[in-house]
Amino acid sequence: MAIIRALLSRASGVHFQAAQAQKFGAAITVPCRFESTSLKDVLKQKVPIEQDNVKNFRKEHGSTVIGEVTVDMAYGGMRGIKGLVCETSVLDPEEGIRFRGYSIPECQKLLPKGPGGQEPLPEGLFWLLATGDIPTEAQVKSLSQEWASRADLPQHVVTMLNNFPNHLHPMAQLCAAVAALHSESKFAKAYQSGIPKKQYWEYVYEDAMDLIAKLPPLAATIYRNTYKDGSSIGGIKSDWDWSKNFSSMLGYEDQQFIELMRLYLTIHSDHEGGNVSAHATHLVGSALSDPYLSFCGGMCGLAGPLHGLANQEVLIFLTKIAKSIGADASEDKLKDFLVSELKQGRVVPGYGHAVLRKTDPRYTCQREFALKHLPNDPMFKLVSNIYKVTPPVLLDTGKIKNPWPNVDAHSGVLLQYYGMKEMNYYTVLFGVSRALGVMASLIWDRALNLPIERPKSMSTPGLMKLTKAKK
Ligand code: AMX
Repeated sequence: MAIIRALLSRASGVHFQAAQAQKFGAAITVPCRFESTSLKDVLKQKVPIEQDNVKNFRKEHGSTVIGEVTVDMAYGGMRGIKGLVCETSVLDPEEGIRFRGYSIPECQKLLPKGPGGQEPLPEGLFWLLATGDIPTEAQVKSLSQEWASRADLPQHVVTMLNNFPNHLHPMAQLCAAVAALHSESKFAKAYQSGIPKKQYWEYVYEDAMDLIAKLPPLAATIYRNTYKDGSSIGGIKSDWDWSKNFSSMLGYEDQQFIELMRLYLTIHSDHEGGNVSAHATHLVGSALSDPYLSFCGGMCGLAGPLHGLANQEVLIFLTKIAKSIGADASEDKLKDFLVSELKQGRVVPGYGHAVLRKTDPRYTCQREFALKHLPNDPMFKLVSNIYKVTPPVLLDTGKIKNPWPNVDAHSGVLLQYYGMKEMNYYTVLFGVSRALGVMASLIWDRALNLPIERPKSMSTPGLMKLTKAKK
């Protein structure tokens, strides 16, 4: 029945989507668009189709070998081990991220835009991540309205946020407040009441939608309390999109800043399943902890300087360069500065990646935004000069696998241009966006009934015995 409904609801764009999906191994198995403007209705139709698909695939190929594990992989952060399923996006080392088969430029072209805007709406990206389909304008509009209607924060969370001292790092505030939203969890309540497993995903969906809706007021309260004397975030407008509401709650009404937020919140959303924030969310969720607690786990990981906190570190780094050798320093001086930083055992933040081996397309699209809107900004020029100088300096060390910039090398410069200079806050913005990817994934984790995660660990003596190594 679901398949018949799916076939009946075929619409334009079908063949393009299917071809793209096939080419990049995306998880779209139903090459058709569902017309309903309710995301839950669309998922209700898709979930049984996808469950069957996975069931049949596992029946036929469950014991097919897909890789090998070496001793170095076990010690080396599990690089390259194919041990996770993530339906929402795939990261190619050379090409970068594809969301359900679509590259960033394709998403910029195909996803619905805000009124008068040119950047994609994150609502559209979430729809794409959750369903595999490029949504219609009406579907995106209905998501904006639904998130606006779910945005209220419980009073105890507001009180908690208002009581934090403003020297508490914004990411610690975010993690604590998100954990406290556990009081709102529909999944936790339903689990306690003994719902059957096949209904789990529907309650996870409800929590995911509530969490995404509540993050902008929560994050904006952190911003205003920490940096703006706790002034009110104002009300949410049901006819505004998620990014416009968020920008306004933060206190930014500039149309270009709103456009930047739409792009920013779209491109930071998802980076397949193995990165620390996505993996942590998935891992905690696999114990059937509710989506708030799972996301809290992910955010604790995003707060690390080798992961999401790198966007804060980049701005600190740029400011340090501007102060010590000047934002307009020559390439030779920049090179000397970088070499001396490396000699002191520091990393160059915003450069390198565990998977990518080329310039991150998320860097490139932010650079394009800067070239369009702030080509003469001195800090942007500094970022451009660092881009010229850094890769050869990093390559000269002989150990760095990827000398190219990642997403964090650029984002802070755009934010400071529009007046958001509080660099310790930047990772919170990353976190708000990351919710889109990890929540879409968590819905599918439960829809596909993925079990509690429990890889095998080994001790060094155990590994030595296994490899018949001599002591
Ligand atoms: N500056 C200096 N040294 C670097 C470096 C950088 N940007 N990137 C890698 N290295 C070093 C590593 O520390 C490691 O040194 P070691 O052998 O002495 O321990 C060596 O080069 C090999 O590392 P790698 O295999 O190339 O990278 P990795 O997969 O271990 O680490 C990452 C990836 C991102 C943690 C690393 O490149 C890094 O620390 N970059 C700077 C921080 C950063 O920008 N993080 C953000 C990443 C994107 C994100 O998650 N938001």
